[in-house]
Amino acid sequence: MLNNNNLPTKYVSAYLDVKFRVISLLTVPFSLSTIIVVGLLCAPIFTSSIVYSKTTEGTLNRLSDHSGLILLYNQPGKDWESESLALGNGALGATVLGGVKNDVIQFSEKSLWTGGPNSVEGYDFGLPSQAENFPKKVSQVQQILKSTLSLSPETVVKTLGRDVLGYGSYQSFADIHLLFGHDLSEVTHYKRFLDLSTATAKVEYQYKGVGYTREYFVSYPDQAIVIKLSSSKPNQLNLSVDLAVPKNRSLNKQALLLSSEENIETASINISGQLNDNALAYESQLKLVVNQGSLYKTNDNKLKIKSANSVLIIVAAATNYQQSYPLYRGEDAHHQVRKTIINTEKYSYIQLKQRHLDDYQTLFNRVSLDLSHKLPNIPTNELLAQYKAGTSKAEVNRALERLYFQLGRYLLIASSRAGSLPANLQGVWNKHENAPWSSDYHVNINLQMNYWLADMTNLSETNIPLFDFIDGLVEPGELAAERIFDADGWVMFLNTNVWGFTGPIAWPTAFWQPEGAAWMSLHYYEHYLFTQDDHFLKSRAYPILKKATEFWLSTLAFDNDTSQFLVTPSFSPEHGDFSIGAAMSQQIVAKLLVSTLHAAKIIEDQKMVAKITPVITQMSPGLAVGSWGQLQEWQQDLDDKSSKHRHVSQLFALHPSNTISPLKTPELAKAAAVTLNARGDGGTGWSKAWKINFWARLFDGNRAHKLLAEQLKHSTLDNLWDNHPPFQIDGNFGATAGITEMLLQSQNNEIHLLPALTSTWSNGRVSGLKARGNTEVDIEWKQGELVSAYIKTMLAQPLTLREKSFNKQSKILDDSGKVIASHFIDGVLTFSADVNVYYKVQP
Ligand code: FUC
Repeated sequence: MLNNNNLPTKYVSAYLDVKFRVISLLTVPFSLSTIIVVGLLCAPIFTSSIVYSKTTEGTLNRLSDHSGLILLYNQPGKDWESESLALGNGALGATVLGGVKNDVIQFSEKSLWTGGPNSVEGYDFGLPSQAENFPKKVSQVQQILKSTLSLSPETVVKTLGRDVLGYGSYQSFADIHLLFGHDLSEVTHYKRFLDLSTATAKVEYQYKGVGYTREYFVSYPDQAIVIKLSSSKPNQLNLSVDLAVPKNRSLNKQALLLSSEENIETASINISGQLNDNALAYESQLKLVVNQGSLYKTNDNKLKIKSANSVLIIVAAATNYQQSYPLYRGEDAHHQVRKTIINTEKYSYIQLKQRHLDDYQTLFNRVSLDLSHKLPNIPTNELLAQYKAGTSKAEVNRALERLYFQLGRYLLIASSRAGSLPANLQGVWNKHENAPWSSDYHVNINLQMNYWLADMTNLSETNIPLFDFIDGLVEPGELAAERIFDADGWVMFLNTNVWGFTGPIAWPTAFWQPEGAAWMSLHYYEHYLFTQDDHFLKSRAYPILKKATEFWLSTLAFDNDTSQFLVTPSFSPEHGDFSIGAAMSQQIVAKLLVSTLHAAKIIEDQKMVAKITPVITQMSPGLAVGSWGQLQEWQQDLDDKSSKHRHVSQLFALHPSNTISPLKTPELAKAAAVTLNARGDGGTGWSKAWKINFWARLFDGNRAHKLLAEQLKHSTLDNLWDNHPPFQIDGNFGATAGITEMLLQSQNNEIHLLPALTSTWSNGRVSGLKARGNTEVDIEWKQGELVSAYIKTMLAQPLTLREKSFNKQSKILDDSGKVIASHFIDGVLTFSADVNVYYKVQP
């Protein structure tokens, strides 16, 4: 997959066209396809039977269970934020509420943003001009901090804050209206659900003796929203179809009757225009294929369908955005939309669905989780309500937790695919013109959290949009380094948009976070650790790590009193005053230096090795333990025991970094626990999600589970979207990463099985998780004890395994059942692993 990392960042689907071009014809009649699909979907959806597959040797029982992964509702949704069912292919995100009178399917396309060049005169990417003389301002603040040691954010922002011009916001693209006019009071057997195993939503109900069915998915291979309407009796589909856009853009709209052949009529609604704000061009085409019945167009450019048997709706949408600094304009939107529609015409509905399933399930099915759960046949909102009230059985709670785990993986696949932008604060789903925080990319925790799960839950490919996006920030980020600090390398601050924004904003309590670039660069390094892809390290990870490091090498201040390198000015995310060397600043930069040094040694960049080595030895690690046993947030011991602030950034070294560990640094781990206990188990959605990860890293499974429960109880909406509030997707992703960390960790050159198993998950199995070192892991446990694990590595290497029950009798078997040589020493089992063998580990 890593070859795909070299995809052109150009925001078009050309790559997809080539990759997936298959000659096929629209031949399967809709009535037949409907029968097959309805048949498939009517299979019992709540069975939790486990399907085992066997290797050729017949020795391996890998868990491969994706049943019961359903979000179910027994009424149409009214509230977009808490009731939408989310579908997506990375670029397009559609939301299903399933109304019976009017089914409004709101959708977004990742690049439809206001702001940027063309939105205002002199859009500056957040970069000060030379005349503003920022390096001087930074040095003034540094000088003052030297004597005062602290400055309020309100004071600093007057000097270092900048008013933002043309930042923009992510936009809703359009609403698809399917006006049926059915009366809800006469509807029976209503069901609306999202099946995570097929990435398909469905609505079913009975109305006046007829069964109506709607099926929705968003295809990545074919880049389109696909909706299929059918009914249980012939000629019963009567509806009007419309596409409506928000008012903040120009609109050309045209309904067209395209063709009329025996039993099949086709038509389309085409919309196009430009955002008023920045003249970004958008276009969408909704194509209708109507089986039996008749099709009309109205004077106001809607389409009316009468007495049809089935209707296929295909929607393509694009903008002329291109992910390239400084202009951000590319291929004509019309051309892209036409290409997409013409491509879909090659396929029947069944073929489109199969192509979607093949693509999606290749990713999703890699990981299965069984928590000895039982999902009752009740709506998900009731399931959640019972979980909150504490009235459901433990096995039912586990079903919700398993569903929530897989939902994170589902949402990442739906909001982060190659060829588009990365998952933003709302993934890809947004109905607002002025979204909360613009639905942008915040880098003091949020964007990072979106991607913690990617490698570990075997979805490495979902990183591609992130790396393409971050690569695109390096050029303006180099200008930010130069203009703001007179420094080398690249830098970015708190937040960024799709327009290369890399400067500071003027929000006092958050704006200053130059560590953002270093933290994002570390994602490349982690990806390398997981995949061991040397080409990726050389061509993508190392260049960005090097530039991030160059920035810090030219800006770190040497403190003569302590003989240490310190970050100044430094601000612990959204908490306290400005100071010198806050814990998180030191920890991130230290981790960056160590990681770049490691990479430089592999690459054999001796010059860089020579530059970094002396700085590392004198770098303050940001790991001081304070007067009440806490891990200090600042160089001075200032921590307020009663603070419940949602950011606990001083624990970066515990997670996502690996400097603090109960095994390597027990005293620091103890201090981290003191800090976490003081902060408590509250916070916003993402804050709780991070705390799941922290407690998992401290090997406290019950506490990690408590945080998961807190998140489900207090920070989760009925559609299981994370609630900051408002809806913010990072918590979904962070919780899935946290659950994974409870089951498997690999941050310290060893594969640690069940490091933080909660007692509420006493029996279970997981398959397909990834450990660093390109190694896949399956684990089975009973009564809280490891039964066995399977380890398969894609790289011949010595492996070190840890699990609490390992002892001298523990064994490793190869996949012919032969015991192979292993050594047990200091609690770990080591052996030499060959490629592609499923090694069985017996405690
Ligand atoms: C960070 C957080 C906020 C919010 C925002 C989008 O600044 O501190 O809580 O998540 O990002």
